[in-house]
Amino acid sequence: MSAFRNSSLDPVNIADWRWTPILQLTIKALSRFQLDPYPIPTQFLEREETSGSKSNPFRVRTITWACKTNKLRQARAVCLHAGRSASVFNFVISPCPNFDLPFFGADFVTLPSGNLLALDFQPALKSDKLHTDQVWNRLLPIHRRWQDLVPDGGPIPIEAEPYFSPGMLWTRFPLGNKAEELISSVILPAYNEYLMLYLQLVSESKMISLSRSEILKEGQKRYMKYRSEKDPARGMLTRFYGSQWTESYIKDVLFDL
Ligand code: DBV
Repeated sequence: MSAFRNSSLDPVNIADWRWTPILQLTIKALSRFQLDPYPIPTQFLEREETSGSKSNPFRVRTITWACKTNKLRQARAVCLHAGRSASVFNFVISPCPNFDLPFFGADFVTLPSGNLLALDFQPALKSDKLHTDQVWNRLLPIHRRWQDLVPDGGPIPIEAEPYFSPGMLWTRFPLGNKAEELISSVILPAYNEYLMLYLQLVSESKMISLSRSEILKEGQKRYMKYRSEKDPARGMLTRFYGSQWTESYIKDVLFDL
């Protein structure tokens, strides 16, 4: 059992989870900045329930790790582990709107039906070249190198189009030995490279004017509204934890702008 966590920055005891190395790498990388806790009510920092059937019960644990910095409004990771039923790492960095930065988004999902992985710098203003050009110029060469090494993830919902960049690393592949090989030889290093570039952009970013930050904030709000309305995890979280907890978690914690 883990020690009780009462701050979003408290260590997480998930030594044997599939995506633990990714969370550890993320926290270590972010630690180049001065991290402050991001206020999250305790009922969302950690949740554990029994699910499954009487003859085949399993534990479902979800933990939330989060921080903020002077340039990042919120960086939060959800790690969910449900034995062989599901293992999820979902991580979003939401920059402060007075810096012209995209979102960092990762959705790494292992289900009995296979692995689904999305990694992207998601624009708040997709048709604004000032917002996208300098980012995409640096992201696309990285994307090209890794995307060729994994299967394409297939079509994404058309209404999601405004929120993706052309640098989205997007793949699906079945469980098995080949999957483990892809995750360690492609997904982990690709994630590391995306994260390093993102943190580099954060370091370089300069404050923008109030009027421009207001435009950016509107774009960020549209993105958050979209993600909270269309969260693909809603069904799964509701099954495990009930709708009241799930709705509040999605709207007030995960996509809270
Ligand atoms: N997705 C979330 C959160 C999750 C989560 C907060 C807490 O945004 C998990 C968990 N994503 C999750 C699960 C599934 C997906 C699917 C459990 C599988 C749902 C299922 O098959 O039942 C990227 N994630 C998806 C899909 C896309 C993304 C395109 C497929 C959706 C579909 O088939 O309808 N999520 C989406 C995205 C980002 C992201 C673009 C940003 C990089 O986080």
